[in-house]
Amino acid sequence: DVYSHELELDEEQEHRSKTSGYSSSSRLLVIDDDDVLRSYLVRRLRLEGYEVDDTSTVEGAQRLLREHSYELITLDLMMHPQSGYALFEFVKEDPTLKWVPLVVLSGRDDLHDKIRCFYLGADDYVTKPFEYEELSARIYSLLKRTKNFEQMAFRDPLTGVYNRRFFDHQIQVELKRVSRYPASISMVFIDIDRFKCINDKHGHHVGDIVLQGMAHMLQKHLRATDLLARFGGEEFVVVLPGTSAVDAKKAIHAILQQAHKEPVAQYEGQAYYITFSAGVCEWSEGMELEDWIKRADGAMYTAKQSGRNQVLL
Ligand code: GH3
Ligand code: MG
Ligand code: MG
Ligand code: MG
Repeated sequence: DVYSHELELDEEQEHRSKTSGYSSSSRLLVIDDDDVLRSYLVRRLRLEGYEVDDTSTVEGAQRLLREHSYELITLDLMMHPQSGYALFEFVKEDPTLKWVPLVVLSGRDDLHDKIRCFYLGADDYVTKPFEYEELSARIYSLLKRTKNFEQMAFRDPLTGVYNRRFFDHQIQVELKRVSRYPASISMVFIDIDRFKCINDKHGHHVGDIVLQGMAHMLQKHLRATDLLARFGGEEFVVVLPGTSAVDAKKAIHAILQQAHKEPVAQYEGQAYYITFSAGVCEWSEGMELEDWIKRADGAMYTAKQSGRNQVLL
């Protein structure tokens, strides 16, 4: 009945404001050469809590996309001097952009355009004039699906931190950013010492709990802007933007000190302590990604070889 439908809508609204991971924190890019429509759309989206940037040209969009990251793009097809089609290639050929949801907003209800856009990689196609509420619902749905997809594809199910796949993706985004806006950025490889003993002595299940505790402890002491991922078995990688090698070493060393004082996990009345070995490497101009990883991993290996339980540059 009507009442329960309204109730559902209310619940939906409430759910949205509570889990506003999708709306309030999402940054959107609106590309349209119609100034009136663009500012209307930007205003409505901002009212919902989205962060919104906008531009009226393909060139402007390329500039913004090089400098910032967006969670969704709306793209007008008919623009001057370049049509919206010119942006598809740019977005789809960039590994850091190709999975960003793309909503085409077209003045033409043209079958050929629609088909072409979907084959080129559009995620939705909305014709003008449109009802704002419908567009907003479509955007919400796309963002939600993307978040769910990312949760499944990019998180390690055991510890909840990012996985290797996400690290491989995001490190390219970070490198792109730092190449454009020079700043210090450091990478740290962290490997639990003698972890095999924990498994052998207490069982694989306790090993799993220790890994969860380790992820939790790292996350707790790192900054929100630091990227933490489980790189493999009992090995974690941290990327610290805006942080020199010396400061990264200090930060990780402080966590190691903490691990000496505080159990990483507790299970059935028993407290488990760990130590770890870590290697730090700061990125420098022109350093290839493989080289960066190799150096951080190499420093970690040296930390292992020279006694474990330490952080080395
Ligand atoms: P080192 O100090 O040299 O790092 O010694 P280590 O024992 O920590 O290192 P090694 O690489 O020999 O052993 C790592 C162990 O981690 C072996 C593997 O069985 C275990 N492991 C990997 N993934 C998991 C996991 O998801 N859960 C559990 N419980 N153990 C895991
Ligand atoms: Mg237009
Ligand atoms: Mg180990
Ligand atoms: Mg290891």
